[in-house]
Amino acid sequence: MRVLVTGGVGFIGANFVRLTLRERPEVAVTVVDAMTYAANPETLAEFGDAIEFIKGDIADPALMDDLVSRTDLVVHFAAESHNDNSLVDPSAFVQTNIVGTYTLLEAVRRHGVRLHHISTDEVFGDLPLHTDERFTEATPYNPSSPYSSTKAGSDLLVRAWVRSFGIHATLSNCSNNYGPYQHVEKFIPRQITNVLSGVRPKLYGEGTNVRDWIHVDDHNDAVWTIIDRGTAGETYLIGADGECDNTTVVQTILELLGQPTDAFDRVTDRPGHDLRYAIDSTRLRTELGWQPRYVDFRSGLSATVDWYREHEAWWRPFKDAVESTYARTETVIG
Ligand code: NAD
Ligand code: TDX
Repeated sequence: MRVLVTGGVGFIGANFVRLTLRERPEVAVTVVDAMTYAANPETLAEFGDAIEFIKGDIADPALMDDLVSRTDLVVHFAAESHNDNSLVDPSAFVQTNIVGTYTLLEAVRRHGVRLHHISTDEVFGDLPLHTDERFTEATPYNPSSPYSSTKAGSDLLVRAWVRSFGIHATLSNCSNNYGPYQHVEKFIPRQITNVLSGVRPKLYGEGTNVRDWIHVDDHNDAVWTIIDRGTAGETYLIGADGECDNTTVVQTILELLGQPTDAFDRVTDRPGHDLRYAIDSTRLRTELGWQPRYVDFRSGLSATVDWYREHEAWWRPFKDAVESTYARTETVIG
């Protein structure tokens, strides 16, 4: 069996490739990745010829046609993934997330190949703080940002191709991932690498926003569960009951790195900042029998802090560019 992993050099895609090579030796892996700013060539370098690597754009119809024609399964991670970037310039988000997904769908339709589409809980918008409300498969779409609206658009294209053309596709919407190989623009790696660089962590606004954290290996294990046992045409929500507010995340990182827990800055809030995400993953757990392995967020975070401490050569070349981009829009407010 050959699997085509789009965006396989990115954070979640690369962890998916690692998990697959580790646990599914019978699966041959092809990675297609445009190698945008978000892809670090070192991430999969150690695997050499153990994977087929193609540098290319998912919005390239001839390339997608060729790659899809010679695979059994497509797992589609490729996307522009960072909300803050989408607020500065949404164009690449529309191009990759919508036009790219459309291009891939047309290739999948032509060749009758199975697709698993990776998406986010942000398509549902946000939830109020301090309630028990959680997203389910029945929650209506209500995205807030250019990023989440283009992901919502890509989900709707997949669903329409299932209904109108009968393609064999499944979808998943997952909550916030953390773990190794995440780009330093994202919240957790940004704060860990700030502290490791002697810089104070930067918390948006009041820091009361809540995210539902899941370890990237749990996300990818759930993706394989859906590929193995999911029903064609269906959507599954993936979450590990890891709700935590941003201030607590920053304080835990500071504590794990031996710093005072008030040694952070509050900076200008993100425009349209979603308040809270929370996933009800009952369907995935009861129908498909999936369970997360990383149920203690603090110990998963501690292992992630250790990973960044031990892999400075991987993240350091990206750090200055990210921080100078943030410096253009961010002002310390407290
Ligand atoms: P990432 O930004 O780390 O990686 C994205 C990868 O896609 C990069 O390697 C990039 O080079 C590649 N890419 C971008 N445009 C491309 C194009 N046009 N053609 C081919 N490759 C292209 O993102 P991530 O955090 O690994 O997210 C992967 C997927 O998971 C995305 O679809 C995202 O929406 C979804 N997701 C992410 C999270 C999260 O917490 N990070 C949560 C839920 C869902
Ligand atoms: O420096 C920061 N300070 C801060 O307070 C950054 C970068 C973020 N934040 C806040 C904003 C959010 O409330 O931390 C929270 C997490 O921010 P991000 O890491 O940017 O993630 P988020 O916007 O929640 O989206 C992530 O999860 C869902 C991924 O980037 C998406 O790809 C995924 O779909």
